[in-house]
Amino acid sequence: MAKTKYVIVSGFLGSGKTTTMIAMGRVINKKYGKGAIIANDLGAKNLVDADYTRTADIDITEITGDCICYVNEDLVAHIDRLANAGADVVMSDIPGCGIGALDHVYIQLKEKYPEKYDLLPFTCVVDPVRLRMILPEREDINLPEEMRFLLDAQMAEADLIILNKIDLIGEDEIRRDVDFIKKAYPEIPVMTMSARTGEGVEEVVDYLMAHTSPAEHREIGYGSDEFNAAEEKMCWYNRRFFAEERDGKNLDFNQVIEDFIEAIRDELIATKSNAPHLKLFAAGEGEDFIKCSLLGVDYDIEYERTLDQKYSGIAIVVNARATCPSEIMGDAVDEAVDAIKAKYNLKCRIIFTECFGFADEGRRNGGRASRYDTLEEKE
Ligand SMILES: Nc1nc2c(ncn2[C@@H]2O[C@H](COP(=O)(O)OP(=O)(O)OP(=O)(O)O)[C@@H](O)[C@H]2O)c(=O)[nH]1
Ligand SMILES: [Mg+2]
Repeated sequence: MAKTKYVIVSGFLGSGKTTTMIAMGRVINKKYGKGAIIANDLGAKNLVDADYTRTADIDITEITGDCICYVNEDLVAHIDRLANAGADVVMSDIPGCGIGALDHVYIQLKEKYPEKYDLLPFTCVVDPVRLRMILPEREDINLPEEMRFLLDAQMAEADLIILNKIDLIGEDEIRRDVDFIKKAYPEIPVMTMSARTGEGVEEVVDYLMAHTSPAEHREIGYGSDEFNAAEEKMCWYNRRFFAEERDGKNLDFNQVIEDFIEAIRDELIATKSNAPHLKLFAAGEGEDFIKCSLLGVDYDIEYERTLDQKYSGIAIVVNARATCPSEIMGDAVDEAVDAIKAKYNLKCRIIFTECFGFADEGRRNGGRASRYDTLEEKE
């Protein structure tokens, strides 16, 4: 049996990993057999990326929990299931603040299953706006200082760096960014692309299909103090809720959702917080859906699609990756839900909520955590 080709797509929150995998999947389906995607994130199900990818006609499965880095057997089962269903190339992302998959996934797969998988170049997708954080001018884009370590380490870990979103910048900036990346990581090839317009995607896929990863350890500071400091800044928020007009009136939920996200933005600004990526998905009837992203409090909401039709009730999934304590993110969403309830005469049933910081008590150890304050006894 032919080996299954496997590729990891890494990159910072919102850099375009999911959009890239979908765009590459289309090229693979056209030229190289069949592509499939494993959407991967921390926490439980209810992922916007998975819901959205399902609308794109590409095979998709989800890995959730503690990140693919730590669930190798599970990962192998997922790859094999997709391969048995006909996939020739399986693409998988890692959570947008993650590093370490070269050691924890590629090298493990190479050692344990040398005959089974072709490991394509480990690919890091870079957003030119975020790159400005580590360019010589070290622009302040309202993200904690600690995030610079992750941007750098993600590129240092890769076998191929893709400067994505070139539709947003001019020729001069593209050239400057590529020069910077080449100088900073002289061993690593750099390509440019727009996952949104499709420019350059075929060239990237052709390159990937013609190369394999050496899959050898590189020192990038995984587990270092800087790494821990960056991870500690982040929190994850996932919620699915059903919003329903109390009198059964049909509403323009595009507007409701815009107000919902704007209310979250206001709360984050008021608490001097930020969410490098907040995504939302809601499906209507048939093919109708809305999918949007906010790449931080300073940006406009970006819509991949909006609803064609009005509804009296709809299930909304929101995922946010924020750089603030989890309770601030939790309160911000609760207040935004209250705001749309009042404005649009809604009742909202919360189906699922998950909100945690990396180091939050109660997250690991089966959720077991407690504390007894001995202050009173001391007094
Ligand atoms: N202009 C432009 N926008 C893009 C491009 N690629 C992705 N985006 C947009 O950037 C936002 C984030 O894209 P995603 O593909 O969700 O990013 P991601 O890296 O998967 O994000 P996380 O999974 O949250 O880390 C979305 O609004 C995309 O439409 C691109 O080439 N050009
Ligand atoms: Mg994604």
